[in-house]
Amino acid sequence: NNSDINKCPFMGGTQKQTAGNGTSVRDFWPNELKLNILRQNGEASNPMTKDFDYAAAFNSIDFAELKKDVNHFMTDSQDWWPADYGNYGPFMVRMAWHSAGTYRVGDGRGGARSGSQRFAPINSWPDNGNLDKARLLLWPIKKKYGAKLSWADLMILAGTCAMESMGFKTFGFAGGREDVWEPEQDIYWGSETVMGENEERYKEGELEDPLGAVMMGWIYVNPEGPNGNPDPMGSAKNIRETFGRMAMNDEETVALTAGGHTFGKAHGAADPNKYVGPSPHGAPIEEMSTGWKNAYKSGVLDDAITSGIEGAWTPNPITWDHDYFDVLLNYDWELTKSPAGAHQWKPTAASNAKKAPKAGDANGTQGLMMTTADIALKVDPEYLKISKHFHNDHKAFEDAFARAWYKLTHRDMGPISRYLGPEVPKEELLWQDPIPEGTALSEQEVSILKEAISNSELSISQLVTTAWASASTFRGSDMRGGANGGRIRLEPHKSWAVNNPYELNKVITVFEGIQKDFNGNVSMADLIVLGGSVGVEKAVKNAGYSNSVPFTSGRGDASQEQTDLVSFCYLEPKADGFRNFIKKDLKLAAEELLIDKAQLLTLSIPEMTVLVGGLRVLGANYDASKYGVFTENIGTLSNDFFTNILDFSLTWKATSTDDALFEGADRKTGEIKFRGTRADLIFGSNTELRAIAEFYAADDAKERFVNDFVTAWAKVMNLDRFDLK
Ligand code: HEB
Repeated sequence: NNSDINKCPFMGGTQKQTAGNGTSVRDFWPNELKLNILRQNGEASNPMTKDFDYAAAFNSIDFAELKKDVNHFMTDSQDWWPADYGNYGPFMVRMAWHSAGTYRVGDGRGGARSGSQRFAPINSWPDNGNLDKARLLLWPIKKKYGAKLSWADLMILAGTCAMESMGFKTFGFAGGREDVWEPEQDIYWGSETVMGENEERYKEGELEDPLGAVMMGWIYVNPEGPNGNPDPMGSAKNIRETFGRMAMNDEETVALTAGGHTFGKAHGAADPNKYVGPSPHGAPIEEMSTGWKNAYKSGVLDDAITSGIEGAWTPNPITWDHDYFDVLLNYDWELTKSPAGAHQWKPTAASNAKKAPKAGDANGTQGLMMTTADIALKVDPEYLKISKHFHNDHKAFEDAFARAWYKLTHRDMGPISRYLGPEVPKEELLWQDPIPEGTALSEQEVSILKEAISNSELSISQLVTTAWASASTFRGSDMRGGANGGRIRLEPHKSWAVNNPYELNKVITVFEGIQKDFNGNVSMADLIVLGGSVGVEKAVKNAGYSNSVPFTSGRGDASQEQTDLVSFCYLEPKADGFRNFIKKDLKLAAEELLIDKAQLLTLSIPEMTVLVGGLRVLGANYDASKYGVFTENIGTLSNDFFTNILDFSLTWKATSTDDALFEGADRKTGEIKFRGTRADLIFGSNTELRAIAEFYAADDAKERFVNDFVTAWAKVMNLDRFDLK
């Protein structure tokens, strides 16, 4: 009885008086800055010790044995979740595709690299229905290999082996994906509060940036058609848009979908509203992180309910063959409904179509089906052309599918040098952003070059801005960008507004002169970073210290041909708070974009803070403006930015109607002393950033400030030096 329980304040089962509960700051102030994205996956969540080397661990696996295990697994059907047609292959392919398919090229986030399908929200997205079982089935293999084999690698390996075991020759496989141990909070999946809705993302008529799916909780499109309407042309439009956001062209899109749907079946035995329980994240504790409990008959095989669509695409769903296009193009299709009530398509009676076996009964038969998204590949004129071509040319289809699958599943791993294992293809592909190997410079060569840079006409601000522009394209999300390759001197980088093309060109010309004097024995990529060192070291000296900036040579220069224009356009910063740049008419707040960029640069809150404070006094604003340059001594690495932002003899007010620009005036005289942006004032306004600003503004922190700036600077310069880690 309640009154007994209430005597002891912590005993109430429905009460929330435990740590972490109660109304949060975010509940009261939903717009507070999301600094949490800069402190994810720290040591407090990760059981690995700091010196754990995943590459070494993975390389110690007997890969042939691992593949044997995975191949054996495919047909080792388990009673608790038996394999359709006695083969888990298709299920594994779908799991791997959904793991990789969250990637979007816009910000490089999502994708297979982190194994985040294990965590909410992704593990509980409606589109990932029953993939909890796919991963659980793999647990014995994961258990056997432990830390040597990440879930992220295992999922892609399982999908790839699955295809091989069903007779398809894949392009290759690489390991090297390290698991996260908590959900990634930095990924913007949309603003809808209900799964399956898309009202927020289509507010402006176009799919919101950088989203890669048409609705919340889906990987790409609604299989039944836009908003559940069985409209194949509308579906084609959605498919082109969403696959395009994964940097897939029409040909890759058709190959992937047709290749994928050569395998397996869809599951919609009965009405999900009647029989299917909550998703894993909302399921009762005794379901042990599984969900979608299905009360319809046996709940498995031919009684399974996943998407609600029912049936197989081809007559032999566990064999690689060329039937998909036969079925799609040779039959006529009419609209029907699955037993679960979903829109889908069946061959007309006149088509006299073949049948597929039943999932749980090889002697049974079941009619073939297509989803609205499959019919799109026949109805859209461009897709139809490609479908016909692949239908007639099996070799072209197989090559396109193999390459597109490889790209899909490896797209977010960075350069080929990060790929592990014996099955990495030799061929290097344009989407891997190839960079020729560089040469290491001797200590003496480095000092000669530094001398030459130092004696050139280049200012501290020019040196620092150019090195920053070069290195800060790096995205930890998909390991693209960075100083290596020297792509800052190529299109599209050299034309980006944030890089101030006219000024940049002047700097590059000077560097090219130095390179020439050095008989070309240094890469532009190295020179630009070394230039940054020279600039920072001068500024350090001006502040009365003598730190040198760590520098490791060996960067190579990519050519324009090695630079995929379209895919590099996505690396253009919409904003770079470190250079006080924000694109005109952008409706997002500068401080939020600063945090977003800092997260892509894998910076901590103190690192971001010290870099902003330092860059401002070095005069690194993209347009040489004075916003945030709170110092009289530009080019001296002082903590003036912090002392002035905290100086209460100044009072700030907005000077633009959109609250983007501000001026700080002397309280007494009213004289304007400084101007700043939101990316400046946030260090005084946000209490956590203010705490760090106070740390660096204090009288005892001048040297700490210089040391920490130099360390953070060197970190950014080397973010893409995977060879050094
Ligand atoms: Fe897929 C399945 C949709 C793409 C692969 N798919 C499936 C399903 C659906 C779909 C609805 C069913 C599920 C269940 O179970 O129920 N997809 C879709 C769409 C798209 C796709 C809409 C876009 C267009 N796929 C795709 C791709 C791939 C795939 C790309 C790969 C490559 N799928 C797949 C598979 C399957 C599916 C393999 C089967 C699974 C099983 O059998 O389990």
